[in-house]
Amino acid sequence: MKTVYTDDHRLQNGQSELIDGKLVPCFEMPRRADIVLARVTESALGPVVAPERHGPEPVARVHTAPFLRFLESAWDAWVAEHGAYDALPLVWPTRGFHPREPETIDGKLSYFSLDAGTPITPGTWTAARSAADVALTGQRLVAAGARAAFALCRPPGHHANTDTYGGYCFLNNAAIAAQAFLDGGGRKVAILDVDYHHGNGTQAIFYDRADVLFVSLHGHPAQEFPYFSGYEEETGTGVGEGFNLNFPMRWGTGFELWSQALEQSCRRIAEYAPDALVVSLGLDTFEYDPISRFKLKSEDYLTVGRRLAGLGLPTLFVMEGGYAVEALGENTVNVLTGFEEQA
Ligand code: Q9C
Ligand code: ZN
Repeated sequence: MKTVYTDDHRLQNGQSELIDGKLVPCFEMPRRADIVLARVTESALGPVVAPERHGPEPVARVHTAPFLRFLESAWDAWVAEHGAYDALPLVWPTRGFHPREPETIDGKLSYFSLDAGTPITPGTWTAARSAADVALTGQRLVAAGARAAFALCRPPGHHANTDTYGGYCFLNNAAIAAQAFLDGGGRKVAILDVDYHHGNGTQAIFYDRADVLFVSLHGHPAQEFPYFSGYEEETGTGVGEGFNLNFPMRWGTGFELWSQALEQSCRRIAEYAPDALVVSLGLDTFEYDPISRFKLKSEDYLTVGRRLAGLGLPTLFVMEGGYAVEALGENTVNVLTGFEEQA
């Protein structure tokens, strides 16, 4: 399969994030994508291609105009107010507040974000738009008949909702690609999210729709970020009822339990019979991931790829999380080669 990649991801190069009460160097760093690209290049996976520019329309199918205006202008507004260092929010509209978009940049950061782990930097907007183009280029390859494609997106996307960013995500690359499948004539798309964290943004974007089935395997929200999304009882709403499926799992989960949830996920996806599958491919389920608590091993990812291939669906892999950087290339490519070797 082809890998879609651009160096533009390096423009998202945050200094620090607030995690566990400390300001520490960002886990979501350029080296992540560099290492995945290096491993793809060494492997027999296939060629690396540059993204095409798709313009603002497919992004605006998922995100609101005020949110996109904010993301595009946030860095300049922040620099004018504070100076040229990374922008982080510190206050959120919680219970009892009146959530109207403020006029000042600090207020806007608070209004449009969900955490203090996601710095806005000089290159954030360009990097995020390029990541969406990477996903859309992969989508085009699959829509044009490729069995699969790998969109090596960075920054990741699955925590971004129509009008919120956070969890290292700005634009929801997987959701933008799924919507593009539908806008290109697809009738039904399934999204399988195997990142360690619940894909709250993707779930919310499609929660009231039956033309996108969202299935997620993730750390239990009673224990894990993003805490307020990802319970089993979140099954969709309105015509979307029954088209959202969550498998929350507790800290310490290993491949035995995780792969049972994967099997159930695959059965539901097969029953749905979509025109295409989008895989939100996070590798932070790995046993040595520094911010996560599942116990998957490198060789398990080959098995994951083989099981996904068994669905026999046109498949777009979209890179999400994974922070055990030195192993990230091997783990990612294991999923993709496992998929490829299963004819
Ligand atoms: N104590 C992705 O994997 N911080 N985002 C977690 C844990 C946010 C992860 C704090 C983690 C976001 C795409
Ligand atoms: Zn994650």
